[in-house]
Amino acid sequence: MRRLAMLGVVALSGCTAAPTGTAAREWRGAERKAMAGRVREEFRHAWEGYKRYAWGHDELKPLSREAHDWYSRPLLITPVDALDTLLLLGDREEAERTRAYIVENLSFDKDISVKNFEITIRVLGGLLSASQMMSDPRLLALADDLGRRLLPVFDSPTGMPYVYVNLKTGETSGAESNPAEIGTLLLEFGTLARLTGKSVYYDKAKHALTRLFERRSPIGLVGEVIDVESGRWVSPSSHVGARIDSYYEYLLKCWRLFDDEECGRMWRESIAALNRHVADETPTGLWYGPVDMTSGRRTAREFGALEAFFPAVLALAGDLDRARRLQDSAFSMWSAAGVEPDGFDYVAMRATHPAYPLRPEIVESAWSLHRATGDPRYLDMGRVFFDAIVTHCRTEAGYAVLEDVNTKRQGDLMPSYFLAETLKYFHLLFAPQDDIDPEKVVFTTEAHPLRRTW
Ligand code: DMJ
Repeated sequence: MRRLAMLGVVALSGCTAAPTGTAAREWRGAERKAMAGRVREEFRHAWEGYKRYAWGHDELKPLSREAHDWYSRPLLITPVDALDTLLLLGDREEAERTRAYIVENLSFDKDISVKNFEITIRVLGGLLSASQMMSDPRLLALADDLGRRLLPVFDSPTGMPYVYVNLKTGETSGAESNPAEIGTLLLEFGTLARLTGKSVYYDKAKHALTRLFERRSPIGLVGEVIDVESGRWVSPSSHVGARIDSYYEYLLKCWRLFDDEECGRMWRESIAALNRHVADETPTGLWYGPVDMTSGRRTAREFGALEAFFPAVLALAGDLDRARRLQDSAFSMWSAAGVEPDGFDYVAMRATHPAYPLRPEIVESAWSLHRATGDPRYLDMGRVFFDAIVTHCRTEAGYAVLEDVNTKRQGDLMPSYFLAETLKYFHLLFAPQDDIDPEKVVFTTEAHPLRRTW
């Protein structure tokens, strides 16, 4: 099985994906429609579970059938994160009800210290995309109020944001941050600036991004942890996984969404450094694994579910050769245990961090590659991923993370991004939408489509 997985040939639940280099069988229209229908049904199942057991709260605990709030008071994270998925899946009535609830009940006037990055990508991003899709100024007003309360994070000596901010008092904390949390803000803050005419949002987030880029090593790489007060690197590990990942995604996407040439230049320089030092050509395929940011010395041979966003970014940038090969590698990672783990040793081909928290990245990459190539092989892959998730993660009350992909033991959480991202990308893969023009619409790291209306 391990050998088969290494070759990218895998059988799962009776479904196969064509081996690398082999032409996949074309899909019939009805087959694709049926898959899209299954995705809608499962979305409905997960959403109803949230509504029944956790409505008005941040997330669902599907095993104990209780609500989970991130802070002492809820911020409606799941409904805000999932609202544009309801719209994309065509459930307008449910979207209207959800919007009404959000507009009536969501207030950010709360004495709680929140994580700027998570609240930006899930809540600010969700409000912005829904405000555009529903042409609703009330959602934009909520986004503006939230943005204003988040702004104090940028008041550090370097301009790079603190990790936490109190929504009522503006008090900040957490000087040790990382490229993902510093560099994954500009799509949301920039869009807020464009839609409200308040350029401060763009300027602060862009300033943070460039200050971070300026601290790259002489070989063009960033590390994993940085102190935003001193500007010094705390961890020199460089890769495309947790704590760094979406920093690269936003360099490329901010260039595309805002025509910001400086972002384009930073992206081009960064991707050249990544391909030179982080890309790892091995007998098991192409991977991107950790190196030291200064010397480029390889420090581990590890990839994971988060890193699986990278084929999507490569495809968007036009590097289809690397995108395809990396997606094949990611597929072999998925196939080793029948579900991908958060950490994977790509020499031994086994999990190092065995959890699967319902992540979307590998599905996003299948969608992005299918959109770029039209190759039905990515539909096959999508079906393999979907069937496995339904088989192993479905519960009576919704969907559950896996604590261990080897044993398939479930854990008690349905993260909001499962509805915002994972199921959305499945649906887009099987039921593409003509009105999502890649030249005009950019998906945030949380899969919120932002439209270039300016
Ligand atoms: C999401 O919240 C976002 O995609 C983020 O950029 C990374 N982690 C999760 C999904 O895995």
